[in-house]
Formats: sequence, C-alpha cells, structure tokens
Amino acid sequence: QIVQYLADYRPYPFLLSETRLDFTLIPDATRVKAVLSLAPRDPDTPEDLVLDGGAGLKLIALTVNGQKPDPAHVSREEERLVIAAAALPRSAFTLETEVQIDPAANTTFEGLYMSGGMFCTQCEAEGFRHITFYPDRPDVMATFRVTIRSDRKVLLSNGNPVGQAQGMAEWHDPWPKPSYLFALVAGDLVSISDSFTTMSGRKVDLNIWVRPGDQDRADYAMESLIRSMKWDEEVYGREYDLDVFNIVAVDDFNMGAMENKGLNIFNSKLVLASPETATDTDYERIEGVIAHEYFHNWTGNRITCRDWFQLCLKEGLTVFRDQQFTSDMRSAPVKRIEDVQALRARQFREDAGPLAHPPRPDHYEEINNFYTATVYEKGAEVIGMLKRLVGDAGYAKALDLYFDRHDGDAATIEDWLQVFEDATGRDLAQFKRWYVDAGTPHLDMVEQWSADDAGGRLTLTFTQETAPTPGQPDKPARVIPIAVGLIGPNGDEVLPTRILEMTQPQQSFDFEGLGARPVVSALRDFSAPVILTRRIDDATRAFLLAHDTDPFARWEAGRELAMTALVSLSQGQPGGDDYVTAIGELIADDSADPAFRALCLNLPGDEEIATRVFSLGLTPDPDAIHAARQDLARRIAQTHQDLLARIYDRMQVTGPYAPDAEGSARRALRIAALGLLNRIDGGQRAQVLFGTAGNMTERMAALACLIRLGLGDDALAILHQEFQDNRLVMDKWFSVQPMAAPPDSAVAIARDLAARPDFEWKNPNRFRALIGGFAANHAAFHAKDGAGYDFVADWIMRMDPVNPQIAARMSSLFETWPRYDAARREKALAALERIAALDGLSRNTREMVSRMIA
Ligand code: HT7
Ligand code: ZN
Repeated sequence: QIVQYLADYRPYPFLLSETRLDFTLIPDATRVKAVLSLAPRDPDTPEDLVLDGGAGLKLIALTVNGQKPDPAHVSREEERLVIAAAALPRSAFTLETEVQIDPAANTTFEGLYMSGGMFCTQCEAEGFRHITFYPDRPDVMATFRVTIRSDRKVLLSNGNPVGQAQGMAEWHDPWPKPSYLFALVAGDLVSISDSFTTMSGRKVDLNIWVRPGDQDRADYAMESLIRSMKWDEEVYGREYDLDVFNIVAVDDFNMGAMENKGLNIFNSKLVLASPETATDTDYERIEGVIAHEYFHNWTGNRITCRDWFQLCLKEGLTVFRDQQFTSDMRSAPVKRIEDVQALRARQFREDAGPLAHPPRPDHYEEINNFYTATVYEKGAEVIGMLKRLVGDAGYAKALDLYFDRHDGDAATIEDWLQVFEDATGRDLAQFKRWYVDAGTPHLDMVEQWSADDAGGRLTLTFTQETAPTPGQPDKPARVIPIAVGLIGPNGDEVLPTRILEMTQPQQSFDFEGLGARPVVSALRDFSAPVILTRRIDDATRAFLLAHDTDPFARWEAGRELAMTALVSLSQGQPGGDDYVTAIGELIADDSADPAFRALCLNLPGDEEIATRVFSLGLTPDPDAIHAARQDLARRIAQTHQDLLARIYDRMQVTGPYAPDAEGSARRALRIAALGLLNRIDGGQRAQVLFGTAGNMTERMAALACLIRLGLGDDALAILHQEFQDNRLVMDKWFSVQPMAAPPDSAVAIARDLAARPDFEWKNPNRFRALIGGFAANHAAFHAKDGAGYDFVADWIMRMDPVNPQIAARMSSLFETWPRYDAARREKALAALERIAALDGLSRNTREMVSRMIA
C-alpha cells in the first residue's frame, strides 16, 4: 500500500508486553536477537502476525515458543515478515528472532549506523524496522531489556543501567515505549557529568557524552538541561522518571536531536559550543533544543501518539513548551517576534504552496516528509490559540487532566481536545478545524468610527477567508482569537488587550464610549496564525511603532512600514521615507531593549518580500527585490550614519563573553548597525571586527559583511586556517560564502565549494550548509538562467540514493516555484522533472516532487 490513510487505523491485533534485545556489534555484521512477549488481542479471532522489517535484515533464526514454525507459514514480503495465524498459539507466546545487519554500509542515518567509528541509532519514525523484525508502530508499547556486546568503551541504551562487564552492558527501561523511542550508542566516548535532584527528592545522574577533546564545549548544554528539568517541574509539575539521563552528541545526524527515552541523541551542533566556535544564535538553539527533547519525556514519551497522523500531538505541544521555556529564560517579546518570523518564513510559505497540509494530515506516503513547519510550528500556534481561548487557568487544568488521563497512552488529537472540553466546558468542534484544515486564513479588518453625544463608537469588522489547498477546496470559517487594544491620539492606551472571538466568516465588534478616535492595535502578540490586512497609512504605522504597548504589534508596525516600502521599490515605485525617519527615532531610544531595536532594524529578507509581492497578486522579480532591499538599506545607513556609528560603538560588550540574553541583545544591535554601516564604510569596521572580536557571533557577522562586498578572501583563509579541524565551524565557513555572496557570483562560488575535497557531502550538516546556504541567497537560487535550480537539483539527485531523508527535505526548496515568472517556472519545473525521472528515486523524494509538480 503506497498511501497511508488515517481512516484506516486499526489497533495492532497482538499485545506486546516485553521486548528483550541482544546486540553483538560488529560494523559490517551486527547480530540482533529479539525476544518478544506477545499475546493475541482477541484469542477468538486468529490473525496473522505481521512484523515490519526492511530488506537489509538477514534472517538467521526464528522460533515461536522455542519451536521453528513450518516454513510454509512464514513469508517474507518486501518490507514485512508474516507468520500465519495457523502457526501461532491462541494465548501468550514468545517470538524469538535473530537477524544480521550491516551498520557500516548504512548511509541513511536511519536504523543502526556508524558515525566516526561509533554505533548509533535513529528510530523515529520508522527506523527500528531496519534493526529487527518488529511491530514498528507507535501504539505498540513494551518495556525493554537490552544487552549490548561490543569492544567500544561506552555502551548505552534506554532506561537504567542494570549490568556491566568487560565488553558488555545491560539496560532496562521500565516505562513501556514504542520502538521509535529505542536507542543504542556504542563508542569510545567521554562524558561531562552532573546531577539533578527532582522535586520528590530523587537524584538523577546526568551525562553528556562526546568525542574525546570535545568535553570543554558541552557545559552550556548541561546547564540548559538542568534549567529545563527545573522549569518542567515548576511550570508543568512534571518530574523526571529514571535514575539516569544521557545525552550523546553525534556528527552524522539527519535532524537536530531525538528524544529517545533516557538517551537523547543530538546532532553535535546542538550540544557543542564555545565562544570561539559558536554564535549567540547557536547557544540559544542549544538551550531550546535541549529543552525540547527533555520536555518530550512527558509530551511524546509518557504520552505518545497513536499513529503518525497524530505527530503534532507531541511535536506541536513540545514546541509550544520549549517556546514558553525560552520566553521565561530570555526576553518573552523578542522570542515571540523571532518565532513569528520563523513561522512566516517557513510555515506560511508551506501553507501557500503545493506542499500545504493540515497540522494533522489524513494521508501520507512517507511519514518522514511530514516533519514540517506545519506539524511543528503551526502545531504550536494552535496550542497557543487554545490557551488564549480558555485562559491560563483553563490551560493549566486541561494539561493536568491530560497527564492524569493519558499517562501511558498512545493518544490522538481527539483525546487532546476532549481533555480541554472536559476541563473547561468549552465546545471545541469548530476549533478542531485548525488541526484538520490546511492553509493560512486571510483576515481583513475594516474600521468604522461614529461620533455621537454619548461618545464615539468604533466598529471593527473582520472577514476571514482561506484559499483552497491541495485536496481541500472548501474552507469553513474557523474560530480566531483576535487580540486587540486601543491607543488614544496622545499615545496612551485607552483599551488594554482584549480577545475578540471570531467564529463567523464575517463578524463585527463594537467599542463604545470612546472619547476620541483611537488607533487600533490589532492581532497583538500575534494571537492567531493568520495574514491580517487593514487599510492603514504610513503615518498611523509610524504612530504604532512609536506608541503601541504590545511589543509584537509595535514591531509589526515597523515591519509593515518597511515591507510596503520594499514592495513599492521592487515595483519601480518610490517608497521608504517614512520608514527611514521612523526607524531613526526608534533606534535612538536608548531606553528600548537593544534586541528589540535590532529586530526592528533588520529589514525583511528577499524571500519574505517575494512572498508579500506574490500575496498581492503580483509576480516577484528576485533581482528587483534584491536591488530594492539594497537600496533601502543604503538609505538608512546614509541618513543615520552618525547614530548607527554611535550605536555600533556603544553596544560593544566588554569583559568575558556570556551567551545570555543581555549580551546577545547588545551584540545583535551592534551587528545590525554594522550590516548597515558596511554599505557605506567600505567594509572598514567589518575588517577590524573580524580581526579583533573574541567571539564567533561578531566574527561571523563581520565575515558576512566582507563577503557581501567581495572582500572576504583573507578572512575566509584565516578562519579556514584556524578551524579546519572543527567540523561545526567549517560548516559555517561553507554556508556563509554562497549565502552572503552577491547573487551573480553565488552559483560559481557554490560550485567551487562543492568541488573541494573537504565538502563531505554525505554528512547532513555539511550538505545543508552548502546547498541550503546557497538556496538562502534568494536571487541566486532563482537566477534567471536556471543555474541555481540546476545546481540544487543535481545535488538532490546525488544525495537521494545515499540519504533519501535529506534529499527529500532539500527538495522542498522548490516549493515556491509556481510564484515566479514563466521563464523561471519553466526552468524550475524542468529541474523538478529531471529529479522525478531519476532511476530508482526514493519514495521520500518521489512523494515530495510529485506533490510539487502535481
Ligand atoms: N522527534 C524527533 C523527530 C525526528 C528525528 C530526529 C532526528 C533524526 C531523524 C528524525 N526523524 C524524526 C525530533 C524532535 O522533534 O524532537
Ligand atoms: Zn520534537
């Protein structure tokens, strides 16, 4: 069956109570013995036992209750092993298998594979079936007992250690779990260790395992873990439940990190950091991802998903929780603005193109293609809306009920919503649309003001509309929480934030007894993931940028000022004067948070401008957009050069580097000022900063400035010389060049880089650095002659047979192709068709490409 449908869900016909695994680890001939304690779910209805298992499993032995079944009752299909009901007892039985696998030949980084001499697993979503025959689905949960035999020094699996001898270790995980949470690591590793005492007084050993030499770069990850454990106790009342919590850093990893029970495995870039090698953004991501994976222990592991259609149940909720955590650890307004920027850049783009799907899809071909911004980030936004609608107390009550009711379950979105209905008494039938419908609603707001003797009345009329998405032509109205505040003409707030609940396609809300006509501050804190349009002039936007009391709405007013100017300039029209004036006033305000000022000073990127141009019914011209952005940036620099120079000097942080909110805020503003000044000082400041800065944040910013001016060669050579043995810094080296290069030279630069022997393209981080870095250069990727499309397509085709997950993920770079002019569309489509025609194309990439060219 190629397409999987939610509607076809059926419980597994067998119950699995315990899984015992015995690994003998040899790089090209690992043996895996599995003993499964099974029982028919309904003994009166005999069923075949169907086990998942990939072609790479060589079956060595199979017994049922110690007996070899009649071979006529055992069949091997392409990706399954079937034991006929006739060969199975009607009551509890033991199935034993032994297989041989070849981790050394596994380049997919799924299942059991090798990374730098170490054995490592990745089982979500369906990797376990490449390790042994098993019911590899999230609703089949069992306790695990694991024996590892290997000559590697450190042998790890899930749960608690229960035995250790020379060349052998035994682990027991008492918490029933699905196979996707299984993990094993065997390597010559070293650890940094600490401990955490839980709220009930249990001491937990904490270890972060890294390659020898990397220990001194794991401290921040450890501190982040301890902060996360404490926060989850304080805010959600969730305590850790094993004696030990292990984290392992791995160089070859398809995604960011994995929440395996008690044994989180991380991409080394999300563990290792030092001021010399990591940027502020890296530190913030490390803290956020460590928290995310830790929080999965409850939202994902203790309560897991019934099937993969429910993925956003664990991912949306866990992203929401990690966002809350970061808001508490750092600046809440800045975090909110960053999250909205990311949502718009990735999820809105997905929702508006051929890959659009609901947070809970109802069909898929390859589940790995659904680890998307929609499932993760929109999934989190939906929970944010739910919280706004039921209030903080309602949310807390619902979450307590969720943990009480579903601990140990494989749950669904229906279970999740039921908990909110039961805890708060609200009917959430309409709210469910957010989970099952794709597409971003467009929300239009019209203001009507009428003055009379009793005072003025303001009427706000909202209209919602969602464009059709693939397979979903009709979009009924959704419930939309719209946070609104009113600002008086003197800049004082006359109405603090109020949530308007919109449930109809069109709906009006009145505000009575207002003295004078206020300015509306709408969609405060980005209260719903919608695209808001309103008729508002630049003067009113500038007023909101100066006076709005809601930080998000204030930033948004500035963003809109910049965006309208950029759209106008990209169409060959004038624009930008109001923005240049207003931004000068804002950044001169030393009482405002530097991080907030930096966010306001950074112009929208080329891709974001293209998205806006397209949403206005126009065809984006990447070259004109790039030129417009350059032009506006240069005007800001020229107009405010003294002010920017002052900011650049004053924001310098003296003393030792600390990756905290305060220091990174100052550096962010300093770098934003540098980016503008660089356009008029001939790269002078950037040269000095690159040579003198003691931290990677400022060095990378300076390097990007120099590359932009075509002056980066010396700095690149210095960085290479210094860090050629540091993979993570070299990834930055590979990505910044095509990303910051002038668009007309970026393809050539990317090609040269790709030809270097140290472009280790099978490593996902390196591949993403170069290919993803290049595609982030919007005008270069969308070059008129199609060279950008061809470069990326060639590399997707090369990667596909080696690592289909990575190839498929990279193919989504093409998802915006239908927006552009006919000549570009033709070239992008030709590139996609070339990929589609590749012999033996993986299921992963085939699904993605066929959705994009459908
Ligand atoms: N739950 C994990 C998602 C995941 C993954 C991680 C690493 C490599 C492959 C993977 N496939 C799916 C990560 C998370 O969301 O926390
Ligand atoms: Zn997650």
